[in-house]
Amino acid sequence: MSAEIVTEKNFVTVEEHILNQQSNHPTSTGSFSWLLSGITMAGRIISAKVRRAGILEILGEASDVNVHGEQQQKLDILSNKTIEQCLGYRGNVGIIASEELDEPKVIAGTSGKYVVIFDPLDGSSNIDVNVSVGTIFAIFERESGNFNGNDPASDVLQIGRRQLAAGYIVYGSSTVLTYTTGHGVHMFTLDPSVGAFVLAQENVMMPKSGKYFSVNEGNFNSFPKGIQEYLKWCKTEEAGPYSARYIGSLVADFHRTLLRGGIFLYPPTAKTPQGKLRLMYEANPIAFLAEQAGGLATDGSQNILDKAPCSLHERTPLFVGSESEIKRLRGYLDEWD
Ligand code: AHM
Ligand code: MG
Repeated sequence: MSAEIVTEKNFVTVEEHILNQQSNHPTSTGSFSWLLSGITMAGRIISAKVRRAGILEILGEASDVNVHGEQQQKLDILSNKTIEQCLGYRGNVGIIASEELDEPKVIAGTSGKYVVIFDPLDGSSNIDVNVSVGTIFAIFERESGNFNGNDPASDVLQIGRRQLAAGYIVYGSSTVLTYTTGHGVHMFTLDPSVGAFVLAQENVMMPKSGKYFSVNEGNFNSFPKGIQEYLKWCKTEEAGPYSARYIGSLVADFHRTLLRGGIFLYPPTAKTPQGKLRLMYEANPIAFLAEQAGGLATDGSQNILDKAPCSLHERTPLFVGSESEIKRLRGYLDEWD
């Protein structure tokens, strides 16, 4: 009797993938892989909660308001706590900072060298209506050598280009995790029957162009003139015209832009003159992924990854997408603004 040889595609889990990537680094100790596996574990737990939210009675608003004055959802708080718990005991995470925490938190009893900044559940307005939401994360190494953690600000407020890794998990029709450590962008689908994120696509590249624009056009009248003119062009016959696609969850809108190409825009508006999205845990990780996939991300005048942050919760305009779409947009901004 001869044994059957399995020649079909092998399953690779995200943890194996991260380990393989790290083993290519001569100085790797495995510590960074251990940290990332804390995030993948949190992703599995949050995914299970999101999928059963209606049954577990965790839909709807909590009684608290976050630092931005926004009503927190029960799932926001639960997701934040899940990530804190999954990272807290890893030993190598020194500081965590999140959309749902007023200030960065130093993890007691560790001299961990990593800083993890995250939006635990982005797109919360979509939770109660069964539309995709996501988790976004960015990882830095502590800069100051201040491992006693008296003032975590300088460790947290680093430019996006110093990110060691970034990624997101989108809880959509399936749960997909996408990450980069600066060596390409890799995508994994959660197999809920076994609880593993299985490799779906390695070295994902964003199409160089794409006829989709993704923006909340309800704010059109208060967009800068250059943005208005660009959006008008997208609707002309000369342009195609482009198709509009807007979910209202950054993670889901970016996920589609990454795979299909096009452009996502959150410009300054009358209500949010600095833009709505947050630099440290929304724009930075998305920009790192976009660049690694061959795309671009700008605030309109500067590359997102070069912006020097002043505070954990600062906002920024964000334009991210295919290289040629961002370049065209910049042309409009140069001409009109
Ligand atoms: P949140 O972090 O409070 O969920 O807000 C961020 C979300 C993004 O996911 C999305 O791109 C944007 O807000 C949508 O805003 P708007 O409803 O103004 O279009
Ligand atoms: Mg958010």
